Amino acid sequence: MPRFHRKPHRKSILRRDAVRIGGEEVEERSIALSTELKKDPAKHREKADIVGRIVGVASAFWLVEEESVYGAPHSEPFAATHECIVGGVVTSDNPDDESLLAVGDWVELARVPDEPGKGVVVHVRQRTSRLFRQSPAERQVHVIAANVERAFFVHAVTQPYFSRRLLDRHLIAAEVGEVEPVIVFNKVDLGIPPDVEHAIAFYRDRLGIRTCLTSTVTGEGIEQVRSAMEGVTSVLVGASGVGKSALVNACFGINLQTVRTISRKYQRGRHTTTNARLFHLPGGGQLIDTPGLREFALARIEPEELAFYFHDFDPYYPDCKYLPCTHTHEPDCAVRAAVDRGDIESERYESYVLIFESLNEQEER
Ligand SMILES: Nc1nc2c(ncn2[C@@H]2O[C@H](COP(=O)(O)OP(=O)(O)OP(=O)(O)O)[C@@H](O)[C@H]2O)c(=O)[nH]1
Ligand SMILES: [Mg+2]
Ligand SMILES: [Zn+2]
Repeated sequence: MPRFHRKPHRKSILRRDAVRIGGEEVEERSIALSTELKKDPAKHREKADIVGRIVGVASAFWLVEEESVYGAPHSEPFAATHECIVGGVVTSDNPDDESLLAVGDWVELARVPDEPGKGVVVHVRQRTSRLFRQSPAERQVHVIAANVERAFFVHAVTQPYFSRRLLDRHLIAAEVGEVEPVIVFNKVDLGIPPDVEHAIAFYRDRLGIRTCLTSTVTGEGIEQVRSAMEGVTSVLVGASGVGKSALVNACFGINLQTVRTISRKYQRGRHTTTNARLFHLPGGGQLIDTPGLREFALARIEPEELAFYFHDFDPYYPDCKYLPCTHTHEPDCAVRAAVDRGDIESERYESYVLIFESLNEQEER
């Protein structure tokens, strides 16, 4: 599905002992890397005695479900977890400019002697896919969810107003992170404004993206969403108020408010948490629920390659006079000619220019 191959991941990067919770820095300690570890990273991994998946975060702990627990049939959305800290040295198979740990990661951990249910993360396994954004606070790539097959981008057709710009960013992030996108247009019971109707047809018919029209009030489209989530790990993304929690409740009868309460119980002191949480679906599969993200800055895309993610531009850019062409100011630009003729939607082109500018600004910083 993704057309461009990302840079290969470097192996076993030694990480400092930065305790980062969902991209937010909680505590940082410097560590002395033992010379022994530098010589032999495999030896370090021998300290681990459990493999598990990160399912959530609570205060300074990462919650990890042991592999056997994770893989067993689930009658409840949540299973027993180990409360893990990141201490000493952690090795990772992932690039060192992205979050060390994210919900959905497979990790190797060591039990803490005499403290049942406690663990220390020793190693983070290579992510097969990830949904990420540029962290607003730092120069780091914030991994929202790791090892997910599908991302459900929930947008309300109205209330709050539908933002094409945000959806365009979502779709690009999915492609860069090698995650299949599904767009959920929720709240259709409120009536679909004509411009949103038009946009739905564009994404579904022209771009060929899987699209669900839903209402948690009338039940329309709920079955479609439920079946698209079954059997895979998905992540649920959307701005606050679009109806993510209502959707999960309508699909699976799971009330996510209880999850928030569970997470809040652990919140102490100044530590803030991102409450992303993985839970098991009754029909098989996992869903990672994320808090409402209004900002979605893209990461790891050069401004010059942005146009390649706008697939409605595909038929045109080979005919641009200058290569590479940014399709912004160059003469004899086939993309801009297509916009003028109406063959490319002006909304999409505006979206392209705005994202192009923001990527340039990010580069300058
Ligand atoms: N009319 C209508 N209202 C809906 C629908 N789905 C959700 N809502 C309402 O929209 C509001 C927000 O829903 P939530 O499920 O809390 O939204 P959310 O995306 O989880 O928001 P955050 O948790 O803040 O990220 C609530 O008042 C819901 O009752 C729908 O299909 N139709
Ligand atoms: Mg919610
Ligand atoms: Zn051009």
